[in-house]
Amino acid sequence: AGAGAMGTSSQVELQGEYLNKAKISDGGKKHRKNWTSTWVVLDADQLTFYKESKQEALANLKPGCKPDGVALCGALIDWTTEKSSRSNVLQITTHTGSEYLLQADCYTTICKWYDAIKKTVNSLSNG
Ligand code: I3S
Repeated sequence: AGAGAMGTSSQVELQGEYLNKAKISDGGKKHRKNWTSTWVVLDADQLTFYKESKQEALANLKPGCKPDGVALCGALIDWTTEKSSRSNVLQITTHTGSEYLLQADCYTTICKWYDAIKKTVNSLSNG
């Protein structure tokens, strides 16, 4: 599937790029920052991080293992210039107080993700 496909329920809203991801806190507890390149999939209510494209990742997943994901209901998304020296960094804070940074070298790419995630967060909070 290409980037920009729109859907409902568990259908994919956006995928198609690798982004740099760092989890900087877990439930309010600070994490050591560790940037990794990850294949990100946005669906109707969450972001999921895969090591490789979703199809490959699901095929390679060990039984009982779930890919790392972020529930977007009640989350906040904002640009940040303070949490990293990198350019084009957005921050997602979940309702449980976990913080994630996403970054891409291409501004257009990260803007596309910012807009799509923001739209998803808004649609979840508006019922
Ligand atoms: O916010 P920090 O601690 O300056 O983030 C940097 C560190 O995570 C660093 O790793 P070490 O903890 O091994 O020093 C990373 O290599 C840097 O990329 C982090 O800073 P940026 O500004 O790239 O987010």
